Amino acid sequence: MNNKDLLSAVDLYLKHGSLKAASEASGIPSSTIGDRIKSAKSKNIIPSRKLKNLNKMSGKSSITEDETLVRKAVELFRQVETKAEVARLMEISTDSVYKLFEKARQLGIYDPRVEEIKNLNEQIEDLSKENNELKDEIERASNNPNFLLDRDRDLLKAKEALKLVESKLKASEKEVSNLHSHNDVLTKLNNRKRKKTKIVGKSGKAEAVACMIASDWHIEEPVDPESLNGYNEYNLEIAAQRSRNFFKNGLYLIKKEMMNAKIDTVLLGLLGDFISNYIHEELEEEALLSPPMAIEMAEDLICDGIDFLLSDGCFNKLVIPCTIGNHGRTTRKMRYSTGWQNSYEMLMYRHIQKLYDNDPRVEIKTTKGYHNIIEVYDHILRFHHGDAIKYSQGIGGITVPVNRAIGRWNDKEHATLDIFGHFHQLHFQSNFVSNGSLIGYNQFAQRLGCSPEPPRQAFFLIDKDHGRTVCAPIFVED
Ligand SMILES: [Mn+2]
Repeated sequence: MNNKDLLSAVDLYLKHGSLKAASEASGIPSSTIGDRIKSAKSKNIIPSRKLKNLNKMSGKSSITEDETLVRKAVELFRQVETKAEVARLMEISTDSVYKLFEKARQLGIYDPRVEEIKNLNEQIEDLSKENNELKDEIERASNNPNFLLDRDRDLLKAKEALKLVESKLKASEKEVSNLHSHNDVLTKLNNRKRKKTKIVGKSGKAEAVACMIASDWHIEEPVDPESLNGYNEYNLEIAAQRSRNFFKNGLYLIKKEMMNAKIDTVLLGLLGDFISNYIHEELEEEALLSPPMAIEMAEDLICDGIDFLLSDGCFNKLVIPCTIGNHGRTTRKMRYSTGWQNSYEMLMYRHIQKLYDNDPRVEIKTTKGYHNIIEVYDHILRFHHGDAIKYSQGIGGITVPVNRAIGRWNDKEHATLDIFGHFHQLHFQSNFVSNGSLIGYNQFAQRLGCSPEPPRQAFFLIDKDHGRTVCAPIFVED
């Protein structure tokens, strides 16, 4: 292809204004003309004047990109009758004016219904003109009754038509005014400057004591998975593993809280029923260890945990309130005033106390009574096993019997929080914490009518200013 052919394609296009027209006039396919123009451009052989025109033609649509022109067209159209007049005033083509209005409609600054109103106005004008003509005719033909009758009928029709048009106009005007006010609101909202208020982050750490509650381990009592639809399984090995998980996951939670609060003291509640003992025939038959052997194993697990907390925890003081459970008794029936003298668990607590006697970080607090009361900051914590709460068939869960018991105890001495086990159900309420169990769901929990819950123990913080704040389960399963 020589340069002459390429330049003649440019001429054709400039002469006819579009690829289609150029193709029709020359018989050359429009795509060929387009390609030739492109290669002429790339070869830089087009004289500069022609190139200018060429660019002007291909850039035709860019008029709509100038928003001032769009707004000017809309503004002018308010003052004149037709878009053709707008084109004349702006000295651009009518086509361009239509493009500007299309853009204005997209920008939401022009509503096509304005035109409808203009049309309606024109119609009204026409009708009034017609009306006047009719009036003239009526006057001229006032001597012909038939003619008058016909005219009356036409007049009536015209009046009705006029009425209809007027009501349409009114409705349209109303709508336009509504749209204008909506538009005003949107514009105001759009232009509003955001009011900023800077939030300043909290400075300084809170202070708290972290509490881990251990109870209801029942380590030598097996749970046969087949008897509970596979929901749970428990034996000596699983008991040991769960007890290790209790300390491991409990310390994990403590360390997490240390990010936000200064924690110097950890409170490890040992709230009883670490062993199941021979208190029923059924337990005696199934026990995996005799009571003295079971209490030895429980002691080893607890001491392993205390050692771990002391070596891996970054705190200074470990306070251990202890209470005996109903299972650890050495007597056939539960004894209340002398319970502490007849409990394998009390034996264990006292032995643990001796083992850590020389460690100033450990403070083991046993009690001869049912409650073991510990003061933390200004908060009075009342620890006990939970078996003094009469469950009475458990209608409505443990909340009602627990609150009844707490009310009774508070009459004598008020406590901020009661912490107990025995029910194998983890609950955090404003005035009490009921601990879950390590053994997990078993026949006992089933008999109490509890819904199955995973084996877990309680973790919570006693904040210096706010009392109990963070509460979390310590999960113990692998
Ligand atoms: Mn119990």
